[in-house]
Amino acid sequence: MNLDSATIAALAAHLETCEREARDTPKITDEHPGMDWDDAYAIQDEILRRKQARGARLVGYKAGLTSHAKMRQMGVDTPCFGFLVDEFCVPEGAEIPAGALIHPKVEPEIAFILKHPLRGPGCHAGAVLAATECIMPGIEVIDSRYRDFKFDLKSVIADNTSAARFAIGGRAVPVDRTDLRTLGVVLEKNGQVAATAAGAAVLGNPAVAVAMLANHLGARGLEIPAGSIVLSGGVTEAIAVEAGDHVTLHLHDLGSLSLRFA
Ligand code: OOG
Ligand code: MG
Repeated sequence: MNLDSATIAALAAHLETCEREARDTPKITDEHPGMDWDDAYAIQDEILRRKQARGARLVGYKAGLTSHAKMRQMGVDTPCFGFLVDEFCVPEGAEIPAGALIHPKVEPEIAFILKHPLRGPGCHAGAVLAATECIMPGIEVIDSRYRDFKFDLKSVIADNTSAARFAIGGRAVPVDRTDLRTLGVVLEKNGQVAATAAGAAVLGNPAVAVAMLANHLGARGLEIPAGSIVLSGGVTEAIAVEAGDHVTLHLHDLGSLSLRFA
């Protein structure tokens, strides 16, 4: 770690205030070029601690930048991980006030709901499938707090990987009832197809992303608890949305899920 605890707390307060007030900021590595990976996750942890102190509940975790489409779009080549709290979760079909967000984008996600905890090191896709109650379609609304959505990996990790809102819905299907790799993904915006892919776009199999998350947490002495929602990462590039837009995700035999922006 290169940053002291006061700096970590100040950066967490700054980023979380930007989130809550829908204000953007230059990326934090501009002022703190020596920041390392542990510093970045420590800032993210401190944002979670601030939210929990106000009564937020941890409901799961997310992997991000797990598809080439996302890595290419954001100019990075490594996945990253963040947390999900209840205040990010919106119901299927919800209308999201765009004014509460800076420059939202939506991305199709394959959500895993766990029935058993997962703990690395050594977690693998098979262990993920055995621990999964069901998978469901998910839409994540990301909203980087960084100006023009421009960041490096350390800055985006500190910013809880742009997490802002998410919904899960459609049909919950046991993992052995579907093929995660050939699961077809169609994202529509305002009734037009905006992006298409298949589950294999996420690291060959989205269960691999969940295993990576468990190994990442395991290295830090944490696990993914039973009952968690895990977003395995945007399957396609993220699509910008604004007030008046509506989006629908169709996930092959897992049904559809919609959100509106007002
Ligand atoms: C980082 C968040 C990435 C995903 O699914 O790839 C993410 C970003 O692109 O702003 O959630
Ligand atoms: Mg995502």
